[in-house]
Amino acid sequence: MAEPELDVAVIGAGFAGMYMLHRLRGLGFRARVFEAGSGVGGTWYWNRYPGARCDIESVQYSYQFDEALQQEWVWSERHATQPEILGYAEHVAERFDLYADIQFDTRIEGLELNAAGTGWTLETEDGACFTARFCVMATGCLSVPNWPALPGLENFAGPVLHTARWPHGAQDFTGRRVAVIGTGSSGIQTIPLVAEQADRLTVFQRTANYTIPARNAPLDPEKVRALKARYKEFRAEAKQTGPGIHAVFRPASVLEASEDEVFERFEERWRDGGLIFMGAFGDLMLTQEGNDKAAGFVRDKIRAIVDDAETAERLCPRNIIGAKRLCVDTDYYATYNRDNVQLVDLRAEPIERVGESSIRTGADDYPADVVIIATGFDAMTGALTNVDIRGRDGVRLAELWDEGPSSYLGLAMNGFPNLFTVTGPGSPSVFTNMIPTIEQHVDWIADCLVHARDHRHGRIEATGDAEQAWWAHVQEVGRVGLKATVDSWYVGANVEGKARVFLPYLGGFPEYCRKCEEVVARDYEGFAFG
Ligand code: N01
Repeated sequence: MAEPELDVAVIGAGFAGMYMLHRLRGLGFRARVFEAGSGVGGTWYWNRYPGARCDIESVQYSYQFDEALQQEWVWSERHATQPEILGYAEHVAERFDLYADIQFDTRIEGLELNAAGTGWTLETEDGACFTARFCVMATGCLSVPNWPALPGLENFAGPVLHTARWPHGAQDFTGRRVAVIGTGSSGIQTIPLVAEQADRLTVFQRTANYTIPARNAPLDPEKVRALKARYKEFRAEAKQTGPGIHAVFRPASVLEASEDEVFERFEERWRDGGLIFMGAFGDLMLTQEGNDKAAGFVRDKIRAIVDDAETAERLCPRNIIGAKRLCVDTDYYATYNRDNVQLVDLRAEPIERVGESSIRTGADDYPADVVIIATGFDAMTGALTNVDIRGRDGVRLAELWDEGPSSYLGLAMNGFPNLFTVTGPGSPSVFTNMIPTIEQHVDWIADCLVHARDHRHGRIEATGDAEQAWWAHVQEVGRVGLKATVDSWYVGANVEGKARVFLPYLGGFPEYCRKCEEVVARDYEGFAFG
């Protein structure tokens, strides 16, 4: 059999693919990254809509593998903007000379395992082929856009912009009538900025969402200096928390606190801003009664901010707070006090048809020159099932996962030897600070590849038993508390026809890391080598 061209092929040049390449090269592997886009940055390359920012603080949402890098890079704001994060990704690519081994504008459409099960052929959309011993899918958790099935959308005369495929270059909405469909994190971030420009903005909301003020602000250089003086310790402390985020998570029970204390704690968190709102008490996601207290607090805030009582009620979510990903915003609710902004409740009046220059619901026809689609992603599995991955005996991953995915640690799948996933389904990923989690995955994969090389193993594969046991554990933990009780992308409910399965691992970052370390200590327990 011909020698494969590469030791390792990496798919995707986001934060996972970039760090994977850096590690592989340092270890002497012949590696190349294949990237569909024309630049690095992954999600931060594609999601260029106005208002796009990270909901994790910038000093935490960044690499830590290189002390000089984290000491030297200067973030300007508490929550970095998309352009700043993209600039950071580009800086890292230059600093570590990654561009030399990244092939841009190359979408991998197929992956086929060779007959011996010891390597893969990659097929690009242009019909080119590459061979590699190992493949690492660094394709991201939120990278395949979810397009709504809206009758007539194809006939809309003006631009239709998906937040996750935003065109390069600024879009000017001045004097235009804009429709936004979707009120998740993306919609909630972009709506206030579009409203400032547009002549009219109509927001089509299917489910109201909870959002907490971001309280974004320039970073205080003195505070950053103090943090950087102990960056390593700070990072280590963050990894001891469930989400891998440095913050105060109060263990106290909301059910045991007095009314005044409950109010004070929530008020404090609302003032501080950000996702950490849910850390006010330790049991907010455990009981309906406890959760109601947090949800009721936010609903009261909405009623206090939004002038029109009817609009305020429509904006008040009625479901569990924190079951869907909490949103963070700047002036989202206050935007509905503007004269040029209107909220349409799709539960009361579903969209019937998109016309050439309007959106018709059951109750009215709303004129529009531009439609912004903010309907999210085929999360966690979409980027894997969108590639035609054919494993042992020609089994297709997409077909195998028709009734839901399965994975060992979110890292590897039985039947697909020599294939790794960074932050795949069954990993804590989206419940954690993604960049440190990515680093942990990449380091684990790099160590595993060195182990295989040192022991002259040509094949590494998760065993069926280990995969089943881990997946059962992921499902069991996912059922704890209230998270799984709500339709969300965490359970695949946002994509029509997608199996309803709990996708990420809810057991927390420390527990997950402990399990990964234990697997290695037990000589790669759950993996078969050949
Ligand atoms: O997507 P979403 P997103 N007709 O799935 C609605 C991360 N992120 O892009 O709830 C009408 O959350 C849908 O309604 P419903 C973050 O992890 C982070 O906003 O399904 N509406 C919902 O309102 C986030 O969770 C950042 O009823 C339809 C919206 O579209 C994840 O990405 C920024 C519809 C989709 O919300 C996804 O966020 C942005 C239809 N057919 C994203 N289909 C930050 O770091 C769907 N909707 C801050």
